[in-house]
Amino acid sequence: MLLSEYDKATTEALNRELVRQQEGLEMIPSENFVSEAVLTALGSIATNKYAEGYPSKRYYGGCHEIDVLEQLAIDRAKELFGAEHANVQPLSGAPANLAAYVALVEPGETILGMDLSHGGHLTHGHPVTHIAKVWNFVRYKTTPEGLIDYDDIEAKAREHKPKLILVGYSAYSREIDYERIKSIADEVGALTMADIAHIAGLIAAGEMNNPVPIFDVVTTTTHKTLRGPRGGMILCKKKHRKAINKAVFPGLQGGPHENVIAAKAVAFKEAAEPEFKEYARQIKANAKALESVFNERGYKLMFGGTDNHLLLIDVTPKGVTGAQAEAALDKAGITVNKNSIPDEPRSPMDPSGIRLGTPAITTRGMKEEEMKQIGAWIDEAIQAWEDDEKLEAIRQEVKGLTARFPLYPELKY
Ligand code: DSN
Repeated sequence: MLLSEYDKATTEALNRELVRQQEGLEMIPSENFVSEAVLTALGSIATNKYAEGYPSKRYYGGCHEIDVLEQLAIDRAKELFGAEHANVQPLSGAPANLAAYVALVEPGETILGMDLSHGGHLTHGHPVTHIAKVWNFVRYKTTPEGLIDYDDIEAKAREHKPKLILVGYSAYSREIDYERIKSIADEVGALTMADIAHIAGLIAAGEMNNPVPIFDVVTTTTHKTLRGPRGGMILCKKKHRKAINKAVFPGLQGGPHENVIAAKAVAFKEAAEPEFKEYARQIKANAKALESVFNERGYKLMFGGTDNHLLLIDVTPKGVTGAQAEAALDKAGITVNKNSIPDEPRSPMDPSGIRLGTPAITTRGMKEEEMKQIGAWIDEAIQAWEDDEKLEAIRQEVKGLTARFPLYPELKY
């Protein structure tokens, strides 16, 4: 029976969400719109199959075609990033990071990672996480000018002798010098790990430095700039293959989600196409265009601007908090997220900043010209954060713009 005939409540919610995605400007930098080919694989019958184990070494019968699908994803991932080994089973970024720690670091040993408010991630050892109870996390920060403080990393590495040095961030907008990190790690005998979740698509397209040939282990999600299904992946040197595979299964996970893995295979094929290279170039060009608008309009950009797909902006000098700006932009049909800024003086639920990015609106085909208009609307909505009439007027203009860049035009649940 068709979904729409069987479950009205679910169908209606899906259709309302579809309209929200179609009519709004999706500017959360970790979100994107997958292709219809990826959606098809994701919604496929591969979801029906248990396949604990790895291709040709399964604990279940009937895995022949599932092996084909998973091997396609593995081979394509290796090719895309120049990796010696790929594990495509992690359910998302957090489980991928956890598996990497389990594989490489004994409980109680030290991991050196970036402070959350300076652009790091919860799973990089924030005290609220369970992993912070298992491993000893030491945190480095950015310089007062906002760039990664390599001298601080070096000093902390010499002092704490970490087993693992971790880079790769979820709110940091600048390039990373992986060679420098590797030489610090070599000096103190540490392993190296990069979490490239945000920038994997830019790296795959050759638009940002690639840590995969240099580092021991690289983790990522597959659904951000890489534009695949919601999921995770670990790339590593051959010497870590066994430890990584064992940590993912049976260490932490059970049956892999093979429909998601099939969709990863499709997304990796797409990311190897010349069109994807152009897409990644445009993501960066669009972020730069927004950077200019916000500079012209007197905003305080963290890290001095952007080299990638995202911008972190302190909105408090404009007389609003991050939460107020996020809520106002929501009313204007522009989705961003409130975000802490380096050494955040406010609370995480109502921080000083907003984080926004260009991957999803670039997928819709928008370019620098549209960025100028969007940057202006963001500024106007922030200035008018208490004026619902003005915010509604912007929302109508946003609707007009998004109608010119159709999203899933044939889709209806
Ligand atoms: N939740 C992701 C983000 O928005 O950056 C990171 O896990």
